[in-house]
Amino acid sequence: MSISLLIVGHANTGKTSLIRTMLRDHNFGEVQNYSGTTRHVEQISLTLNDAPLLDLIDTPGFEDSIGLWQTRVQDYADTSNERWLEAVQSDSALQDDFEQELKILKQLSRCDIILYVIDLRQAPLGKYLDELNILACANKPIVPILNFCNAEQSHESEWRRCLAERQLHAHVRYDTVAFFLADERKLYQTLQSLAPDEYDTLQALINQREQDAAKRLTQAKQALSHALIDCTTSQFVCASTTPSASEKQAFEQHIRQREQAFVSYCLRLYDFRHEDVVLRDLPLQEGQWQQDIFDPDTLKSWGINTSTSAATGAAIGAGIDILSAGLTLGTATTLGAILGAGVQTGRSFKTTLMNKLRKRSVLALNPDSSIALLYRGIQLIAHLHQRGHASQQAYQGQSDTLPDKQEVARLEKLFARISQRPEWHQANELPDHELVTALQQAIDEALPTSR
Ligand SMILES: Nc1nc2c(ncn2[C@@H]2O[C@H](COP(=O)(O)OP(=O)(O)OP(=O)(O)O)[C@@H](O)[C@H]2O)c(=O)[nH]1
Ligand SMILES: [Mg+2]
Repeated sequence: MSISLLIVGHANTGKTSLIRTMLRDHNFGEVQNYSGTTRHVEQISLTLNDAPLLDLIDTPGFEDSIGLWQTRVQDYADTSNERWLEAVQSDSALQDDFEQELKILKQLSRCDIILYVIDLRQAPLGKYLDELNILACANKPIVPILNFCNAEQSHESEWRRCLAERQLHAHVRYDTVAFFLADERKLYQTLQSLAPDEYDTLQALINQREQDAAKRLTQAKQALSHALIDCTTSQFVCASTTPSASEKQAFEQHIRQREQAFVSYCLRLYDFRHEDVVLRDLPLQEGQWQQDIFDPDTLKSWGINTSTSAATGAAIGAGIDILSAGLTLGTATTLGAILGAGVQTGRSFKTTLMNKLRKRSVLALNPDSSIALLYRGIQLIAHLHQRGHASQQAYQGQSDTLPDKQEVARLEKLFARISQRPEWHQANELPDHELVTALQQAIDEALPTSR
């Protein structure tokens, strides 16, 4: 059995937006920033494992509650609330003046619980209080939804006082645009107390929503690690020692496409549309990539484990001599064997030396650009994680807030080390390596924890 929720409120308070957010569906109904957008009652099921759990009923907004309530006080003074609700619906004299209101009243007897949506930017004026007076006649539980709770100008305390005077204590703070899972959980918990027969099913819904959110966050962070490794290990081999403008452009284009692939993945993951995110191009800095052959990590990956620098020099010197000779023989397998390293690392070392011998430069991303990409990715994930499906405005990226100097230095070092791993470029799986773990930790630390 599903619970039927009647979503009501003054015009333009966010009723349709609330339903879109609860459903995670930006296609439900029509949302506009003016009154009278919804003209007809529309019902939709919120399902859990394909079984309908909540029937959400969208309604047109109240337009003239003062006038309607006056008929109750003046013309039906001696009638019970129940009788008045019935009589008013068939009173032909009222059909024209209260067309929208009567559509709402018709639904009152059919629903289990009323969600009364309040725009907190508005003070609790008489017209809103008359809406509550009218709804109270149905003797159904009313849950006030304090919408626009993140708005700068808010009349929350006045509303709370007015609602308390009407014994409406169990209200829920909500913002359908900047949406927090904790607010939604509070709504479902309130429903649990009002519909105890459905307690377990509602709990299953709460759990499902939270598991889904946690899973999405993990996948988005994983995708960001992957994109950053791909970008940081990306290399573009130029035709000569000096990169041309078109070579730089081609390299930048490649990085931008990789970032866009990450954005598209996140949009699919969070079920948003392409037009919901419009990022301007990030100014990229490329540098000439050099393999740091004295970097202990690089050496280790080639299977060279030397404790002294003399021994290192000797090992590398020997390696290079043999390699120069070996280049004409030319297979990565030979190189790998000579260095005692795997085929892949042997191939990477060989490519570096080949480029050096052919006097070609290699373009790679500057660590500062990797840091900028990291923060853009984190801000995007944080935004999508808390974006309601009723949001109308495209996300354009936040103003760039960079970490403190110490963190920048730490990240520069990390990305510089990752850039020494061209063999990780476009790998299907993230390598099991301490540098990858360090990157994942940096993402975790920089991502604001979600409520
Ligand atoms: N910032 C912010 N904007 C919101 C919120 N809820 C709704 N809006 C915006 O408010 C406007 C009205 O939203 P609707 O969902 O169409 O409101 P409604 O109550 O269904 O309107 P009617 O059908 O005309 O009665 C839209 O521009 C929404 O994007 C909110 O919580 N925060
Ligand atoms: Mg509407």
